[in-house]
Amino acid sequence: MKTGIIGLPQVGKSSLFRILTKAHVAASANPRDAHIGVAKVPDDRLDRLAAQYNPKKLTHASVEYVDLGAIGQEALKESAYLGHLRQVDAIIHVVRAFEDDSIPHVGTIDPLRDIKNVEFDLMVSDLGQIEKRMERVEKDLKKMRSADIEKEFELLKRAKAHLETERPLRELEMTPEDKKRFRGFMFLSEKPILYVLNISESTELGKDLENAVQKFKLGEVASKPNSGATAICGKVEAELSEMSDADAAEFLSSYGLTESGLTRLIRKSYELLGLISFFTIGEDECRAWTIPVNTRAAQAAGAIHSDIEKHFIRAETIRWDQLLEAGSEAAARAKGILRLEGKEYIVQDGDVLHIRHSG
Ligand SMILES: Nc1nc2c(ncn2[C@@H]2O[C@H](COP(=O)(O)OP(=O)(O)OP(=O)(O)O)[C@@H](O)[C@H]2O)c(=O)[nH]1
Ligand SMILES: [Mg+2]
Repeated sequence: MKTGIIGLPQVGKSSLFRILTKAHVAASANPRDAHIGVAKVPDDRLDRLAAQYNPKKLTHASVEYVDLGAIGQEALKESAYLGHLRQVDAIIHVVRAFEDDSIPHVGTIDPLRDIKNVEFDLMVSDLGQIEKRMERVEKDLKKMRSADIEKEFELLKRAKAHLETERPLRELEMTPEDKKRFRGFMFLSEKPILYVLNISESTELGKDLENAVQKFKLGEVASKPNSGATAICGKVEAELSEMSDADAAEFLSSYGLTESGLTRLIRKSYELLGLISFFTIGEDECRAWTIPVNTRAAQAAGAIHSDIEKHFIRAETIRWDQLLEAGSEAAARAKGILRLEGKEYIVQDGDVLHIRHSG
């Protein structure tokens, strides 16, 4: 799962990327190159299980981030930029909300305006692609009628009309069949999007982060389908990322915060993608695995290894907090709270699975 970071020039994209992935990107690097890095998904539940099991290895889930560089009509015409952007599964749009006269910005600080402008550019790019495709399909239809091509043409027409009312494709109602038809196009305005307000630092940062979405009037855009909004303070996060865990905790509480904005952001992008985690635990390794919501147990086992999916028998299952309370799997089994689930069981966020297989 890849998440692309976009935004207008100088809004804090690369700073965010660096803190997310702890990557050291050379300042001289070509700004047109996309940088790819992996972020660990913080998970307090897994940490607590690991504290009980004391495993040799602790593995968190991870999300891949791509720093795409500044967006604009020009960038969207470059095939390299477009190519990178098309490949991502979701978008983080970093929006300037911090005050700093030394860092230039196009116009006043107005997050909603910036969001609308960038969204517009994404839609124009999709519209161009749709029009090109429609010409092609129309020609094909003249040569030969086919139900499949006709359906595609109808869908393209509907998408075009939708875009012309300035609504992104992620707000277009589509059947699973429509979605499949569109998959190959990798439309930009169809991708799930998380707006991230980069706000000023303040002594009341906890409250400011909490209120930012409302203050900058993002409530409406964030409530649209496959959309979300959150806030961070890039400056404070950069300082936090240099600290030990203990120092960071003290620093956070001095700002009235219980968790870093980054933790919340990573969790939000996970949610936006419709992803959840289940855990496997043992003395060798405690580990989080990433699956889409509504995944059945056998497929979930496939996230670990395809052989385990093939030879799946059943999954011993317990919620992470129940296991923690019981103290061990053996104790949980004795208490009768360890469930035996079959292939069809829908795995829940926070389940601990022990998969029995014949492979
Ligand atoms: N005051 C303040 N400055 C910030 C913040 N975040 C980033 N900056 C500064 O803004 C400038 C641009 O930051 P970058 O992270 O490089 O921004 P970018 O969006 O990657 O910029 P481009 O890739 O050039 O479009 C740098 O000088 C940062 O130090 C912030 O939260 N507050
Ligand atoms: Mg940058």
